[in-house]
Amino acid sequence: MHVRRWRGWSLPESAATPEALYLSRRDLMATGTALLGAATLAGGAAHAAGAPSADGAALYPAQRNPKFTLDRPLTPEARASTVNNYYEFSYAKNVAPAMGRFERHPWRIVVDGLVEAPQEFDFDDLLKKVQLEERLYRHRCVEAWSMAIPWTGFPMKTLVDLAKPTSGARFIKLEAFRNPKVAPNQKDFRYPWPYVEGLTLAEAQNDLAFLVTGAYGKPAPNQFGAPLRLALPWKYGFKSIKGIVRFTFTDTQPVSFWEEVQGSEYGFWANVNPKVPHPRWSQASEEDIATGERRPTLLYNGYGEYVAGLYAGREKERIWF
Ligand SMILES: Nc1nc2c(c(=O)[nH]1)N[C@H]1C(S)=C(S)[C@@H](COP(=O)(O)O)O[C@H]1N2
Ligand SMILES: [Mo]
Repeated sequence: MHVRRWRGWSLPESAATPEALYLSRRDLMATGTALLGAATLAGGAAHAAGAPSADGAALYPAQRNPKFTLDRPLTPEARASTVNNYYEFSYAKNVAPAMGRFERHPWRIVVDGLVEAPQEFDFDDLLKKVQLEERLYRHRCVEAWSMAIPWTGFPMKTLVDLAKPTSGARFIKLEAFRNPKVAPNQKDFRYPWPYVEGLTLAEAQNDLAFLVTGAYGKPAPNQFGAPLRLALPWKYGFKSIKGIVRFTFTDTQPVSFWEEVQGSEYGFWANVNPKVPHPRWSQASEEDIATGERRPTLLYNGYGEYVAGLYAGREKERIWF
């Protein structure tokens, strides 16, 4: 059982309000889901005939994992879904309007490299192999803003287990989709598309590494990186790659998108540390994107209990950006 050690972190009364609102909405949604369940049966037939699937809508809302608690209010959905980073579509924050041509069905996911056998899944079939749960996570962008999101998804460890890596595998390279017909900025040759990220096998197997399929109790809207994105809440947000189509197990440290674009400012590790500034700005504090409040940034974004052991003895190395 989880022993709650962060006593000082209990929610102040005012901070509890948005979550309370969300919870009551969630109860309403549970009722809605019973109805949706029936709709999905009909949708299943439609799917066989070629219509888009319901993105596993009947699986939502998933049971919340109580282990992951917050020290701040949840970001209201209306704010979190209109202030996004998704460079394939927009260099500004209002991404959703630029996603009109994005198509999430069908969505194929390749698992290859140093694995017993390469595999390819349709997203809907992958959903059948995993157990969805909800987790409340903080999210800290390297641009020094933050939010708190109720993600739904499954532990990345489940994917690693499905992949059956061979003994030589030490890293996983994650690749986002590439389709300039739907993602206008992928015609911008200043950037090395597709978006790529990477992590060590140990990081991928850490309790916190979470593959996200949903948010706010339902399948994630496109701008959150649907149908599949990553959440690594102890690292800067750019590590949490959206629109994933490929996991390649490798013995070589992958070069990530931002590392290739600007290696002096963005590296492979990107663990949150308030004491290590970005070359152009401080990381000591962050702005809550919903309230505008500033709060001190926490080492490992407050998740040291889970991840500090991964980096023990390496604190003097370049693991902070
Ligand atoms: N494919 C892709 N993934 C991406 C990005 C991107 O531009 N493209 N931006 C990253 C950055 S910088 C952040 S802060 C988060 C933003 O996630 P959010 O919009 O859900 O808050 O997504 C990350 N994942
Ligand atoms: Mo970010």
